[in-house]
Amino acid sequence: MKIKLINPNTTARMTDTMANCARAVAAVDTEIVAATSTMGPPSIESWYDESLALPGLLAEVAAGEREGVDGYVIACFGDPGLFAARELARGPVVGIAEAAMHAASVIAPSFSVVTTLARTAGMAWHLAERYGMKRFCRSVRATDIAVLDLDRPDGTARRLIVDECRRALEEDGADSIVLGCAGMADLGRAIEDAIGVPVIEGVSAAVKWAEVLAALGLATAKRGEYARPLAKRYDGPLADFSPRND
Ligand code: 5HY
Repeated sequence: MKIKLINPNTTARMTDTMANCARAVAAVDTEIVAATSTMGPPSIESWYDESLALPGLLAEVAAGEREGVDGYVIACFGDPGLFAARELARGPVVGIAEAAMHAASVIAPSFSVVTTLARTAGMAWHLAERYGMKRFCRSVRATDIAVLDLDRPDGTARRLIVDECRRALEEDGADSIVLGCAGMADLGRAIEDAIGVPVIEGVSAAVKWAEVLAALGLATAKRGEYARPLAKRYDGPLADFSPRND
């Protein structure tokens, strides 16, 4: 089985971190193919960043279809382009926020999301609403760490995240924590050890969910909303993204 993990930002070192975490949990017969978007923002920290990340993301899904990929993980906590990716993909497409929130809702009565910049907190609430997870979500807390500062070697990021997790437990009554950034993929276990409650990390959760769905032979439904986009000619620099009948 081949699962393609797509980082929709253009920072390869983040992809490497996520890919290592994905491979650590993947089944022995699952190949993790990791891809970094070749165009768009180096980090996604706004609605504008997210919108301009979509062509690069969808180009990687289209390439995956040519490569015969069995399933996809969109490795960015905003789950950017999730539904468009499902229109292109034959196999299942799972977003890391979607996977993490659902996993948290099964193992705990509630969760809080701990994320990066405060301005992205609204995006997490939108996702909780979209996935029917608001009733489980106690809070969305931000550490105000920039996405590309998460792997600073001085350990500041981990300490700030742990502190915010503790406030979510003590002040918001959360029973578990969802890490709100793919860049936190390698911090899950250490944070769980520090705070003593389940910490759900989205890359790992999404990889296993995509794997299970593909193993069950469940392909993305193509009758309605997730059918292939209608063939038409796009104009300007996006002409190469024109949907075709093939
Ligand atoms: C992510 N941004 O997972 C999101 C997280 C965020 O570049 N990868 C990004 O903070 O919105």
